[in-house]
Amino acid sequence: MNRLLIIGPPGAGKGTQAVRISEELSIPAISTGDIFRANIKGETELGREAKQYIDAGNLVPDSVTNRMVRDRLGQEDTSEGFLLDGYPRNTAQVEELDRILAELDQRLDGVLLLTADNEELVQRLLGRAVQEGRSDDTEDVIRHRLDVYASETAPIVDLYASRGLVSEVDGLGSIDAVTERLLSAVR
Ligand code: B4P
Repeated sequence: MNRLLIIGPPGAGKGTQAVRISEELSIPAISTGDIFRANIKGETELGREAKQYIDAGNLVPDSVTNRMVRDRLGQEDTSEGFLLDGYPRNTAQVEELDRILAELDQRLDGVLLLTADNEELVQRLLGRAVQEGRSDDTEDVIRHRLDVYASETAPIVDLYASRGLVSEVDGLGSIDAVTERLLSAVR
């Protein structure tokens, strides 16, 4: 069974790789960042709630994010597995995911930790800013997102490691090379 998480700092390649891995494994990739951005674009209530936090590089409040993930994981296409990209991002979200999966009578099979050094991450995201113009890809906001990752998200890696779930994968090198490493880790 493939019930997987992909965790890593901003710019590590989570979104890029989640799409590729999910296609290879025939499971849905669920990106909380993408769901928020689609809602911001569509000017929905959820988008309005999330926008100010995303633009500042802060985490969207757990009450909003947890509800959204609960709804998404309850859908039928996740029954054979899923790859969650960008969730959980703090210990409260880990606890909520534990509750959601227990209610669905499911459990996690693995956590993919994608790594890269901070300067590479900043350069990648500044490169994306030129191509895509995402509102949170300015240098100040990128550095703040890296701090938020270090203080809020990095501790959950230890938590999952203590459960024996984490496979660490080097995110440097070509996109194809990273995909191959991730697929080897899953298999
Ligand atoms: P995300 O959408 O998750 O954004 P991200 O951390 O920057 O990662 P992303 O997946 O987009 O980038 P990737 O590394 O693939 O979150 C955005 C915001 O949403 C958060 O700051 C927060 O406000 C909010 N949010 C999301 N989830 C939340 C949660 N659970 N709780 C609360 N708030 C939440 O790629 C980056 C760039 O690197 C791309 O341009 C890509 O082309 C490039 N790249 C990838 N792999 C490469 C490689 N091997 N070599 C060179 N470049 C590469």
